[in-house]
Amino acid sequence: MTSVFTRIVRGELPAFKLYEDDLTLAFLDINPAARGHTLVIAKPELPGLLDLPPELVAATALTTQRVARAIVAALQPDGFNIIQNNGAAAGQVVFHFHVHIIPRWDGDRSVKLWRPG
Ligand code: D5M
Repeated sequence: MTSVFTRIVRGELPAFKLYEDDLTLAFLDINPAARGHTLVIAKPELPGLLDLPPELVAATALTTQRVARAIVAALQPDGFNIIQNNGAAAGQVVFHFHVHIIPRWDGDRSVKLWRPG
């Protein structure tokens, strides 16, 4: 089955893209937990962390750091969360590997970090 993120990679669905290279893509989350909530995906449609070959683990980690650095420079949050869900039990909804970058500000304790579904 084709994931919604593969359709974004192919250009079949719109996304607000922040970064792209041969192996990874970063774009804004459609249902943000906070301003600047961004997803970093591996372009190949693999469900979770344990499915990734080493080069994709490395590539997605590097893109996550690059994009987090850019978000910090642009939005100047006080911190950020990195979240990566594996399996429905953990709240994963899109079964195409992705990392959440969620900017955080002092006093924003009402941000719900994980909402199943
Ligand atoms: O998180 C899956 C995330 O994917 C969730 O935060 C919404 C986001 N999402 C779903 N469809 C889109 C599109 N089309 N654009 C941008 N973001 C999207 P999970 O970790 O699987 O629970």
